[in-house]
Amino acid sequence: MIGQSVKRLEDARFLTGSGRFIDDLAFPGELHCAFVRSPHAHARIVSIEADVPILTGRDMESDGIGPMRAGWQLPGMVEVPRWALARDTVRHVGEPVAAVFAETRAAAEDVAERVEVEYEVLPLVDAECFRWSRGDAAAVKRAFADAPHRVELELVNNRLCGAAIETRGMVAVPGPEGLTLYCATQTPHHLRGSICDELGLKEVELRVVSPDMGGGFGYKGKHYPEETIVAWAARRLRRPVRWMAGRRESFLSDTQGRDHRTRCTLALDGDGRFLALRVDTRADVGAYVSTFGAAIPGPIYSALLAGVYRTPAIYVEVTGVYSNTLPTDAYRGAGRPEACYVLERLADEAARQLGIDRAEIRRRNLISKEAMPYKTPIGPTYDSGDFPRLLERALQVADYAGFSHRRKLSRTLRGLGLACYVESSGVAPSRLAGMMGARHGFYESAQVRVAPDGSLAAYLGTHSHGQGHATTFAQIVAARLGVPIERIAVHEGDTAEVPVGTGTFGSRSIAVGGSALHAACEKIIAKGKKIAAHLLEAAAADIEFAAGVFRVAGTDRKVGFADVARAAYVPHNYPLDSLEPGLDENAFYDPANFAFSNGVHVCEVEVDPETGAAALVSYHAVDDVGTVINPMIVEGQLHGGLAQGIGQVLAERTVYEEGQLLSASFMDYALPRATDLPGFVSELDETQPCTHNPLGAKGCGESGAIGAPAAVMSALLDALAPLGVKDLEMPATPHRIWQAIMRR
Ligand code: MCN
Repeated sequence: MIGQSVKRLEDARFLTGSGRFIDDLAFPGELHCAFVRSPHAHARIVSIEADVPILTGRDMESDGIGPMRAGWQLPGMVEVPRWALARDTVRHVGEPVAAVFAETRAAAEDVAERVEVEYEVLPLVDAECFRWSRGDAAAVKRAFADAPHRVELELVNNRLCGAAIETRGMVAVPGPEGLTLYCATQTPHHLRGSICDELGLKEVELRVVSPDMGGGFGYKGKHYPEETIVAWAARRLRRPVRWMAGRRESFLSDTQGRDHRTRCTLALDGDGRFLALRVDTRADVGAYVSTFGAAIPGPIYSALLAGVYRTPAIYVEVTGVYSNTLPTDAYRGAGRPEACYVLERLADEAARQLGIDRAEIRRRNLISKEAMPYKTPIGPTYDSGDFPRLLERALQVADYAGFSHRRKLSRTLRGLGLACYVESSGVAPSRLAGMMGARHGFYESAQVRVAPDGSLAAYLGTHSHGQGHATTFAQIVAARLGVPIERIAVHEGDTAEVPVGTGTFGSRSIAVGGSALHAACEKIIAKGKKIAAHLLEAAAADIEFAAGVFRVAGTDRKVGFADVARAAYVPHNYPLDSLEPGLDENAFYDPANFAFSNGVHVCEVEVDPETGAAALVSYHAVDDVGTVINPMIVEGQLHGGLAQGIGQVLAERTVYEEGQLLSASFMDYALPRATDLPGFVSELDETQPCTHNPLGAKGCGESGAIGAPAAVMSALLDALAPLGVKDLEMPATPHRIWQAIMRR
């Protein structure tokens, strides 16, 4: 079962239209909510007038509703109070100012348009939110003083929008036992905690259900004002309240990703060996610090600035700044693509300036397999990985040696790019997260309930919104317990079924959730052995378990898993004096470390110098995601990540002018289309499993988005090098490429 490309068990349901998304749920007496949102980037609210009942921040205040708090509090961080409905001041376009309700969505939207808000416009703000540093500034200074070479770059990591097929939405349903919030979220348990804090509810009074969800990409794992407002309004109005974002409303209300400006300098010796790295990043957190808004540019990004390289001295300083824009938060990759982009742009630029081949300069600096576990000078310790092997393999599968020939044959400008990355998947050890300001724990929980007929249900705190958990988690149970996969059901996303959990983000579900599931299976086996020992009249220590059969070691006396299950629930012949009936086990897992997935991506582009249009002609990826549970699903995850990474480097750009969002529709915000993407060639290297989780698995959900921007930019700059172009900014749109050619 482990390592098999089992077809996705969930797809029959999705392909036959039997999925249950927020819009498929209906409750009697529903009210539709619409929001009056600020048209100004920064303003004081002078008055709000309406000819119908509405709810405002003042109503929330009189009900004692608390502020929304960031999920991570970095030392010295200044947190601007954030109220779900603005009280006096609005700080970004799209901020909710009032909520209105009607029997239909259209009627609610009409009412919202009739609400008159008077504002006093204020100047835009640019203020410091936090400063975060890592590494040894003095050591870096010393190394720079003696270094024969220095390479310096200024880089922009463009701001991105999430664009899931299903927009954010929710329905809050009040009932005699409490409130149920059906909400498309990646983190139902975190959301329950946040809303209870704000509304003053006990966690047992709020059930959060996240049903099927049409994509999340990180941004649906964060806590939003609409969630608090809808939950509060349903209790206040004693009716179910529904809100579903329109597409333009999504642009104006979903958190956005990236947005870094970085100055970075690499010191090298005469042979191109890295001596020291200094990185200064200005990260825009937007108008408020969102849930992971400080963690991503601070602890998460900075921790990966050693990358796959042996740089002895590193110092990074990140300044988080406020602006009158939507908050930034997780977007597939979340801090890791930014770190990879810095390092790979520097490696390429160093190769260019020192006249060393781009693969060769990497070869000279990669951390070797023998050096594992490798403690980086900025904190993390990588447990496993064979970076040099992956580089050589990627060069081989992409036919690096044959590139100059392909370039000669090309009638346009052809370039090859490469990028190496390492990522911190499997977020995260709670202990480390706590040291760095997290308010939550990062364990995962899993329960395995065996039914009397030996069929099984697994309950996890993670949430699948495209990742195929119903299949891969069933594979893990099937492999360990020897039960046919059709007899295993996987449940996620309901706090009534799974009392505590963390959720799906940071490519953590397999490494953390899968490990918790594995641990629960071990407990089932341990108890099953005791039951089997009784049935077989042997000592529990003599019972072996394999392939669904309990056997007395060295004999042919055996009993099957289903018979043990039946004995547990029909305990006629059962050691009731020493063992509880039932076969139902719960396990928690908190990882000792991140799981360091890594890989090398090589791609080729062709650029038309007349128009600046770039086409990706090939993309080869060799990735180490540790032990692979389902190669087909992993490949699909890699492809999705690559599409998003390629979108970032070639097309996607969020544009604000004077605080107004100019890219507020798909007419202005360019998502990559299938025709923009080449056929991906993906290879998985399983030789270096994760050493600290029982599956040996590392995450794969973000890998593509991490490697792709750097790899494609490397190829574009290589293609344009003969024309003397040395720099390009993401997204490298045809217009920007054409301008770079004209400016050279
Ligand atoms: N897997 C495996 N073997 C491995 C690693 C993973 O078989 N060695 C399988 C897992 O069992 C799981 C899938 O691959 O079915 C992804 O696992 P993992 O890497 O643990 O990532 P998560 O399930 O935690 O998903 C989160 C990740 C993130 S952070 C974003 S953002 C993202 C992504 O997944 N958003 C997605 N992939 C997405 N895919 C879809 N369709 N939609 C999104 O919103």
